[in-house]
Formats: sequence, structure tokens, C-alpha cells
Amino acid sequence: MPTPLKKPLVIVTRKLPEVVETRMRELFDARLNIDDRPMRQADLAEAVRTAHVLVPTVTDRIDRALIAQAGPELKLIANFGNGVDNIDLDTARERGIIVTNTPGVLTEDTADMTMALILAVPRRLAEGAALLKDPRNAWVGWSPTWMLGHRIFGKRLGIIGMGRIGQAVARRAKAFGLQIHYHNRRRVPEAVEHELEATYWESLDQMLARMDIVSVNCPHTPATYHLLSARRLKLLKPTAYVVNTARGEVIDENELARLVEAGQITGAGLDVFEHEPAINPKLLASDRVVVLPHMGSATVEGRIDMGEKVIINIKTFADGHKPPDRVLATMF
Ligand code: 8YV
Repeated sequence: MPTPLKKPLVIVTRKLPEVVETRMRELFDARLNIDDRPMRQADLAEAVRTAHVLVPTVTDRIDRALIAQAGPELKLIANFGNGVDNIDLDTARERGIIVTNTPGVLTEDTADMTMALILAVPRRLAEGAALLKDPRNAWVGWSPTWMLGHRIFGKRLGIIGMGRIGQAVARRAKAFGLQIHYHNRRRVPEAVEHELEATYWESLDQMLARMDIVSVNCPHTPATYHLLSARRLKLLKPTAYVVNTARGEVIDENELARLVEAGQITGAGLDVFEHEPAINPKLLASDRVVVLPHMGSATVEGRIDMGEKVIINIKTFADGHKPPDRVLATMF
């Protein structure tokens, strides 16, 4: 059991919603990043040397080398975010540092964004909108064969990763008339399969070859890195679409870009990228790819809820209890 800390020194790496920052100041000795300038590794090293608690985000690389520089006071890394692939969990554990995240509160927002991409790509939403806004394209009016996309009703959606977000996507997609298929490390309970009328595929390869749309909704871990490898991407039907709101690293981005360019995959909707903020130029250039700047969970409500979770984790820890959202490497 950790010893209670009256006002722990909490270093927050990025600007958070004002209500969250205000509450943090009330409860903790909080050092905030008002300018929101991303911290360099040297700044992060300085932070871990002095803080009791570090609050990083997806943009901070909390790797072995950084954790090695942690001072004896650092006992908690309270990630502002669900995914913890930015943190070396094993090294944190070796050093006795607890890691927490913010599960649950961004499920619905991320699922909404996934559904938006599932609709946007086959129905050419971004392309149509961009056409009208481009002054070089005066719109001459409706035509029966112009801007034709593809129907999603009745098509097969293959969800990779049937956790909270995957299930929330399935619920939405089912309402849009899509047939739900999924691949997951473990089969979900029968009641969930029944509700979603979902078909489980133990073999990802077999599922991929039969889907019209594939949505990536699993975390990035050593086991899921390039899960959609060059070999697997080639299994997709040439009419297929790929949607990713999870982590770019799960897909071999270069190969995806190449296959879309070659017309061997029809299109993609991507909110995340392998080397953020860099994006493969072929993806940027393609009309058949909708790209978004990692905004799956970007709602005011979601960010405040994430902040609340971070505060609860820190406060429980500071009061000498186990924080509720502890993350263990074995959970992934
Ligand atoms: C967050 C995310 O915005 O929580 C996650 O895993 O991918 C995003 O939606 C980001 O991670 C905040 O750190």
C-alpha cells in the first residue's frame, strides 16, 4: 500500500481542459503545460526526475531510457488516454511505478468516429465536400452517374478487436444494416454475440478474405504490431475498405498505401498513422483515402471525462489506495 501524500507533485505534459486543470491545481501541486508545447525527451527526463506523478499523453514517449532516469519519488504514471503503447510497462513495473489509463470514457466517441469513417469512405463524403469548396470546380448540378459510391447496407464488416470500442462499433454498424464479423484473441460471451448477431473468426486470414469493410479496434501491443501485415493486406478483396481508429502501428502503412494506389484495396479511412504526425504521402494524395488527425476521442465531453479519470487515479493513489485504472502488461 503506498504511503499517503498530502499534495503530490504532478507534472502534466500537455494542456488539458480548463476544468480539469483547475481541479488538479486545487488537489495537487500541479505543474501544467499552459502553452501546450510538446515536451522534448530532455524535458520529460527532468519531469520524471522530480515528480511524484507524471501525466503523459500519446505524444510522449515514456520508454526504458526515460524511465531509467526517474527519481525515487516517481510512483505513478497516470496516462491521459486509453492506449498505453507510449509507455514501457515492463520497465515501469520493474521500477515499482504504477501505470494507469482512462478506459471506458472514450468508447462511444471513438466508435462514432469509426462509424463516420465507415460511412464516409464508401460514400465519398470527404471527396464530395472538398469538390464543392474548391473554387476551381463550379458545380453544374446533379447527374445520375456522378460521385457514385457504394452502399454499406447488407455488407460485411470485419472488426479486429472486439473489446469495448469494437462492440460499440458493432452496435452502430448493425443498426446501419451491416453484417458483423469479428476476430479477437478470445471469443466474446455468447450473449454479446447474440445481441450483435456477430460471427466469430478464429482465423484472421480467413475473415479478411471475405470482408467488405475491415475496422481495426484493437490496442497496439507487441502482438498486434503490423497485424495487418503486407501478406494479410493482400488477402483483402480488391473491393474492400480499411478503417483504422486504433493505432497506426497495427497496419503496415506503406503496404496499405501501395495497395490503395494500385487499386488492390478500394479505399481507407484512417484516424491514426504509423509514424504520427507523419503520414504516408500516397495516402494523403489519394481521393479514396479519408485521413483525420487522430481525433477519434476528440470531444469536449470526452476530454473532461478523461481528465476526471486521471484525477481519480492520482487522488486515490495519493490517499494511499490502489488507483482504479491500473494497467498491467499482461492485460494486453
Ligand atoms: C487520445 C487515444 O486522444 O486514448 C487513446 O488511446 O488514442 C486517443 O483517443 C490520446 O491517446 C490521448 O493520450
